[in-house]
Amino acid sequence: MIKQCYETSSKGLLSKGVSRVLDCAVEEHAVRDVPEVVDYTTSLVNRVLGKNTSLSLDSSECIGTTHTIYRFRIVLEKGKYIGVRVVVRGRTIVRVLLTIPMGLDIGLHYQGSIYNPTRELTWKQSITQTDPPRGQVYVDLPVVYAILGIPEVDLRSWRLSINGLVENSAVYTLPELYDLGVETVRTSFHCVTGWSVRELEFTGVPAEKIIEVVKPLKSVEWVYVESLDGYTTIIPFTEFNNLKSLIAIEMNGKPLDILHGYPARLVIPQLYGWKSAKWISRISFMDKYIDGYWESLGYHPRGRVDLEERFKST
Ligand SMILES: Nc1nc2c(c(=O)[nH]1)N[C@H]1C(S)=C(S)[C@@H](COP(=O)(O)O)O[C@H]1N2
Ligand SMILES: [Mo]
Repeated sequence: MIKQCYETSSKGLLSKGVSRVLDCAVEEHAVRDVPEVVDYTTSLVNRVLGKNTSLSLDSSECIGTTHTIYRFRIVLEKGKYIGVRVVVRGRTIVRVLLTIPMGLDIGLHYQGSIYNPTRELTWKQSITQTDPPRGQVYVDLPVVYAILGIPEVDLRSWRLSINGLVENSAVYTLPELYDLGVETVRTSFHCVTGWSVRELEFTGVPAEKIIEVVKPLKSVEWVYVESLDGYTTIIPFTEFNNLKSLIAIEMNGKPLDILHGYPARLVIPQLYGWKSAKWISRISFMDKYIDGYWESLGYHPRGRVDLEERFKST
């Protein structure tokens, strides 16, 4: 029933006590109702764990209009549980992820493979574009997310480092970012869960400006972003290097407020919102891919809104 399994992790999950994630793409399995989701997942998980366990439902949520996620837990030791996330597309189970807590000594039975993100990035025929984009609804105000909490920011010590495979690495204070020259873009913003907000105005340093200054090497394919709260994400270099990509320091004509990522956040409008990391502290240009926070939980390496790239598919 399993197509491919990868082990992964991310900094943010480590700080939440999860030491590793087993992400399994499964042979598409049709279900008629939720109890069938539970049955299927239980037998898959028990095979992987080599135990007879039962699942209890934590929560479930729709992601756009195409997907649903069911989150279960398996309690094995007091206070320690394995999280199970099931990604369902329509009425088809497509992925099952296990989050393994630190200090839980347990063997996993599966055939491992290596995740290859470039297979997900092939050129795709652009689908007829709608407004809002497919699977999205417009709301008036953005929902605020802080999956790892809202960090405390001290502007005296805050710096944005730009490094990795570049000719000139750089470190900026907030005034130094302003000095690089700022531009304003008006854009809609789309969260993978299905809400969009029209016409937000962001002011900041264009990604193109940063690229011009630090000069990434030819081998660069990925941009890895780290935040003060431990959040991370990864963006294909070609998407980062986009006219509308910004290191934003203002929103709607005012300095970013702490909820929206003060002192600086990324804004990559053509990608789902999780790629627009808030409270950023480091941007690294890399030749290799590694999962960020949501990517380690099955979300897409690129996340293009127009192609509805919500989850990984391999
Ligand atoms: N550091 C950090 N950045 C983050 C997140 C987060 O939880 N922590 N959530 C992401 C998600 S899923 C979305 S949709 C947007 C939401 O931006 P907002 O909170 O400004 O509305 O922020 C993204 N950046
Ligand atoms: Mo999001």
